[in-house]
Amino acid sequence: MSTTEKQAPEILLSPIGNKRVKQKKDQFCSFVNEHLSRPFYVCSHDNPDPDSLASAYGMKRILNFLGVEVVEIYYCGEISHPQNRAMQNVLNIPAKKWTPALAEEVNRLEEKPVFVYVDCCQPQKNMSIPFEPSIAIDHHKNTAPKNVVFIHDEIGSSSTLIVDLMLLMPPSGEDTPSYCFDPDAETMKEIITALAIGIKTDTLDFRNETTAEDDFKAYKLLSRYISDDKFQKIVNYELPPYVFDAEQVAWTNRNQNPPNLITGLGFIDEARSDCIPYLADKMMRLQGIQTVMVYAIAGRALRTSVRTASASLDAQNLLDETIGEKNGGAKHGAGGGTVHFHDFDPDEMNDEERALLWSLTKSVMERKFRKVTEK
Ligand SMILES: [Mn+2]
Repeated sequence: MSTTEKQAPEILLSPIGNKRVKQKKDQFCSFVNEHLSRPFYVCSHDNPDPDSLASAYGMKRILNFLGVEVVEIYYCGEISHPQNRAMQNVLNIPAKKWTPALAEEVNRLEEKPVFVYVDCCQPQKNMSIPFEPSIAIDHHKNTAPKNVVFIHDEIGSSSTLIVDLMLLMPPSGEDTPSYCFDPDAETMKEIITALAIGIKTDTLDFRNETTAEDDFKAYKLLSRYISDDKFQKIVNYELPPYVFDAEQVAWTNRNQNPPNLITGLGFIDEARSDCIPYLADKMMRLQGIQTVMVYAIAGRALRTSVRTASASLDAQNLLDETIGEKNGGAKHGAGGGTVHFHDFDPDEMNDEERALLWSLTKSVMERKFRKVTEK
């Protein structure tokens, strides 16, 4: 072997081996090659999580590698969880918020963008960007509309599918080939770190029942090349001070009857709702506690998170019985829900009315919680 020849380490050339990705790879590549001159808009589902952000970032790399020049990443809703915000900032993920003005712009464009959905595949379903995808990559139990290049396997994360797709991309350049999965390429350390966090969080640290062998394999490969420093900054993300304020309120207002605990945070800013699930996790760590419900009136809605490690309680049932069926979702002992007040705005009430609304909410929530947990 001549020294000028750039050899990719063998590991870089071994794909994860997911059959679905392998099946769809050629169709994906030829679709992209046929539309190289068009802009590609990679879209996350609403309120992106680490798996969707990482998948979008990885998809951007793949498309750029294949020769697409304009690749944008869009999402609707908010990147509100402090860990997700930390991830976007620390890794410089170029995701932008979709606006209605963009929809008008797209309609005026002569060269229409290609829409690529990541971590979701159905228009409308948890996806507010009003354009149908041509490509979708997803691991949820879902089906894409016909004519979509659909890369799909019900495994632990979309990030795993993206890693495999990257590894399957043919090298470009003849004398000195370059590889899509090249840890030394620009922004690849960030993309690799994002994908590792995506797999780690979506599989709940590999404990989720959908976790597959491929998720382990992809994570193992990524872990050799992540930025340790950035990875730690995201895993041990900074908490804003209001979380600590809310924690004090949660502790003061707790109503505990071990192993059950319920607590209300009163009125909080909608943008700070992320402290509800955070505190539900925290309260679960209290000695002797197995079931927790944390709730607050956040903007124009009652929001709640539940956690349970009890063998006799079902988190979904707890939500159904307290805030009503269809207002919440839970799996693996964790979940949350929202009851919208719509035009009924607590911010327009006077202090006395707000006090009444809160005491009514508290009384109803505590009574219903007891009814389910103390059966
Ligand atoms: Mn996902």
